Amino acid sequence: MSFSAAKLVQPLHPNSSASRSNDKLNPLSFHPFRTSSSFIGPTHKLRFNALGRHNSHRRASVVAVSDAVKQKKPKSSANLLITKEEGLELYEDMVLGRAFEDMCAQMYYRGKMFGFVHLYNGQEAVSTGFIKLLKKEDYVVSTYRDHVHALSKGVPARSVMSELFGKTTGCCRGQGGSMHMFSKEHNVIGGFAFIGEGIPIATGAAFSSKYRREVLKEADADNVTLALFGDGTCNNGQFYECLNMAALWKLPIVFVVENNLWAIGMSHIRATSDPEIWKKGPAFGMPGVHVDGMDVLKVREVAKEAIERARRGDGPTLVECETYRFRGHSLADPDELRDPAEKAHYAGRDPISALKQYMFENKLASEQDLKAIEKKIDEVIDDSVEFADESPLASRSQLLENVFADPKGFGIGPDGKYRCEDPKFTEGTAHV
Ligand SMILES: Cc1ncc(C[n+]2csc(CCOP(=O)(O)OP(=O)(O)O)c2C)c(N)n1
Ligand SMILES: [Mg+2]
Repeated sequence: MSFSAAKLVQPLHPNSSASRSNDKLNPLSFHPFRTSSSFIGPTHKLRFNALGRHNSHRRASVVAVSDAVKQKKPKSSANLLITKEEGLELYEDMVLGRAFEDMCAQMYYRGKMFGFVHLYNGQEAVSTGFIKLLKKEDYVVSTYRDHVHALSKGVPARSVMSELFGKTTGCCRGQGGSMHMFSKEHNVIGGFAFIGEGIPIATGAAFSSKYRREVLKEADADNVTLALFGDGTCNNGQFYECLNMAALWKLPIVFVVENNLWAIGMSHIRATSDPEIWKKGPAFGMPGVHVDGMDVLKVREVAKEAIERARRGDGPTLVECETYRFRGHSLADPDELRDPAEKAHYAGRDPISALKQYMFENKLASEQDLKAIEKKIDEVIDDSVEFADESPLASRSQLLENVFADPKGFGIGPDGKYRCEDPKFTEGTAHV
């Protein structure tokens, strides 16, 4: 596949005359995507121009991912992008993500979960396209929209569901909840409620891999870190600071922007000076790539290049995946702000249906193959709910664990003793 596939969608620049004309009669006119025309322009030219102007000594270090992808040999004479096994794995992961999130919605409305819960429906191609290419040792750093990233990285559905139920069998023993998925075993290092908070953590993880490899001479320290975050987060200072450090030190990291066009109720094109986020890569001396984030095969091709580039020591890449969330910002959001026509447009580009169609058209799977996967996933999800429901709640004393400050600082009672030493505290009958 050539990188041109990664450019099939054209973001409609909000400052362009086409954008301003905003013909409401044409259902596509206000969309930031244009599917038929070519990409915004010769991206490699933009990259080299940007660099050539400011930083010519770095020019050689900037490799257009597009050029690397062009060299790729097709999988077979039929020019397929995936084998049957790969296709089934991608399908299964996306169906797992979708079914898990749908079940979360049900459980949330039944009062099984507390706090904010942000679902990932519609964005599955990004998680699957990137994370399924990682090794176990690679790191994933997420946001509050993190359940599906954790699942793609191999955290069992039982652990994620139990975490959402606040049970001790959850991946954070019920102390993290929806926005703080973490699994040391799977190298999922958060889940963060504050936007942008994960980006420096990811940069630090990538720095540690580089340090282990180059300073401590650990030859197997070739871990790659993926930092996943949204479009709104790209207006946050931490993003720029980390792009700078990652490029400066050539860190093994891929910055994956899930541009779903909205930050809660704020449209991306109203909130940012230049909505083409990928362009910010070259400004810092790294490739910037734009890809159709509703197409798992395109995401995967771009992801392969970016991950391999990081692993071989050539440094970071910024990938902007244009995607869409099919539900409100969180389960507490009635989702009344987004235009129904916009929602319908993206519903028609469902990444799961698109992969299904590709597999059928290329005879990579039968209806039966996919039905079997869907059935298996239904069982996994039902099992995760049953498991979470039956698991024990955390005891109150667990509140004092993993607190950095001395837990005794939790409070001194009127009798001058630490409250946590009062047995009534652990029983839950103390007045605090
Ligand atoms: C530092 C900080 N400021 C503000 C918020 C409130 N907030 C929660 S989600 C969000 C929007 C983020 O949008 P985006 O990065 O596009 O991610 P998406 O929800 O679309 O996946 C904001 C501003 C926050 N969580 N953290
Ligand atoms: Mg967003």
